[in-house]
Amino acid sequence: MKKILFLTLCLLALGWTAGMAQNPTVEVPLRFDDYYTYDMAVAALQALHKAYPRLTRLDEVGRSEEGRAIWCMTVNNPETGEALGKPGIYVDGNIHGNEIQATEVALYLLNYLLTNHGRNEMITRLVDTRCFYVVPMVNVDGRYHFFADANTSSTNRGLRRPKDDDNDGLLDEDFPDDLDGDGNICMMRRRDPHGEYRTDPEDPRLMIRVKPGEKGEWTMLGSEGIDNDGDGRINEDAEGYVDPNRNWGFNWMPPYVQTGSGDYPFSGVGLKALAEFIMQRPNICMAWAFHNFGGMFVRGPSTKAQGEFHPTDLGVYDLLGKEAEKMVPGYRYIIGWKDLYSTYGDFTAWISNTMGTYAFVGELFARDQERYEQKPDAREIDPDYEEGPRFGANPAQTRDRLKFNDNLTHGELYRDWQPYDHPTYGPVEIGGWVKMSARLPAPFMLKDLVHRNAAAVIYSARQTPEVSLELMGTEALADGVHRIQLRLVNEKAMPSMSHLARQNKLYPQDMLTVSGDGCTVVAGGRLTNRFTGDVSYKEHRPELQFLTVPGFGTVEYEFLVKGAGPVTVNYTSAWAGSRQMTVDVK
Ligand SMILES: [Ca+2]
Ligand SMILES: [Ca+2]
Ligand SMILES: [Ca+2]
Ligand SMILES: [Ca+2]
Ligand SMILES: [Zn+2]
Repeated sequence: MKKILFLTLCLLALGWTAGMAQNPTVEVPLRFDDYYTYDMAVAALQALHKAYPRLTRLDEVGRSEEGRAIWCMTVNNPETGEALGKPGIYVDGNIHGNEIQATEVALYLLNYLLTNHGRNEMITRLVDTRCFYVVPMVNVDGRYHFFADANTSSTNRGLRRPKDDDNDGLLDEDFPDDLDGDGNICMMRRRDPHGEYRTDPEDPRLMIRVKPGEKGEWTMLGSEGIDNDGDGRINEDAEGYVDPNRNWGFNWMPPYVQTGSGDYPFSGVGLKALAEFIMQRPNICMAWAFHNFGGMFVRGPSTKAQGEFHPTDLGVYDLLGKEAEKMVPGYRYIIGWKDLYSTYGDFTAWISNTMGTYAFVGELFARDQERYEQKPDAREIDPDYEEGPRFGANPAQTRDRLKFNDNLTHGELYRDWQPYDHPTYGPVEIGGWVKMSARLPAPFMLKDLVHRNAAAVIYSARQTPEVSLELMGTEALADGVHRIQLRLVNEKAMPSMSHLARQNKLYPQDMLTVSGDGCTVVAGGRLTNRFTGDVSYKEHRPELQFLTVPGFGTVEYEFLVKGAGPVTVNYTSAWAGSRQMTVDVK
């Protein structure tokens, strides 16, 4: 009965907010002094598209499990060429439903690029020569429910694919419950002389773990909730759980190896649609996926077994990662499997290993930035922290956070303990940290976070390949044969194809072709020494050369052409676009 009432209320709430959501007011320029709900973020994208119709495209990538649209905004200036002919930078966020400020970073990037095009010289040039694909919300159901429902800062991460976590035949039947109706899932505690906690003598709102031999005062009963299905367990079967960042089709492992990977790769319908959308854009050479734990720029590989990247690719990662560290103080550039943990079927491993893309996970937010008092040890990663703020792990840190709550947010982040008569536990107290208290900057700190991280993306975009084609010279040889020497110069750090893509033959290399109606290419190959004139000739089809232009590098080619007339030189690259020139030989 309770369940039916609850469902009815939910449906009413859904219908009501859907009705409300038709026209949330969002104006350009966007604001970054608070968080957008799912509907407002969609309205923000629509507002940007309306304000900049020439520079933007808004595509529905696909639909989520609950039928919400996943949007991609493409920023490209059609006057300087089509999107696929330019280096592509892909940015997404909020693949974990609770990691909401990732969306704000993506929206800020869009807003910044668009409002500065035609105003700031560097951004104008960037927008005119590159193309951006931005998916601010991957887990759209997750973002919707994080705002609409009571949650902790760490719940509602997964996909809305019903799964029976406790094998009782019911699917997703026992979420945590907002018992006191304040919109948050807080903690429950009960007085207990045999408990593991006692009241913190320095701040009675907090608890600290008892030492061996000390008398206890409290038992922590976990998140706010009751036994919804009467099976004797509380909060045991919430949404999913499919982790949308473990469900991608590269190096995927079943749930007995890694929890949350789903029944098979791309079982998430929105993820599958997104993968197909990305694969249709082979110009994507750089990818950023934003999350919200700990202040880190994480590169692959995501498992040890994949080995280390080739020095060519490492050089690119190191440059981008080390510069990003300087742009976002407190963040660290690290390696996934080595400095964090191994992941199977995660997004960045998928995009780098199937598309050859350079990819970073941007883990937003560093706790030391919101600490009340800066301490050198604050930059250490606290393994308990990802699970949300717990009690007793580090009392000094917890006290600092409570002072931050008191003196900088004036009590917004913490609920004082209040009595509640629990159907299973009897007299308990509900209180503690609220939904927006952890993993997210307080709204007053949001703008700094989104700007700095968007700047890291912009820096990486500036390092995508920029290749020019130059004629080194022509020379008439005997018997109507001409020598044509050509040079390809890359001004930027990123090669025109990653070493990983080249080594694993993910797609054809760049091509340099020479052709003309009145002539035949009799020989052609790479000019290995421009001073001695050494050429490594290609045995077959000399008119077509396969190559990669290295980062901050050049490659040179020589062709011997018999005949006369205009000769067309054509360079094409999946990442660097295409270049053409005509050379007249007589
Ligand atoms: Ca169940
Ligand atoms: Ca479940
Ligand atoms: Ca239950
Ligand atoms: Ca159950
Ligand atoms: Zn995440």
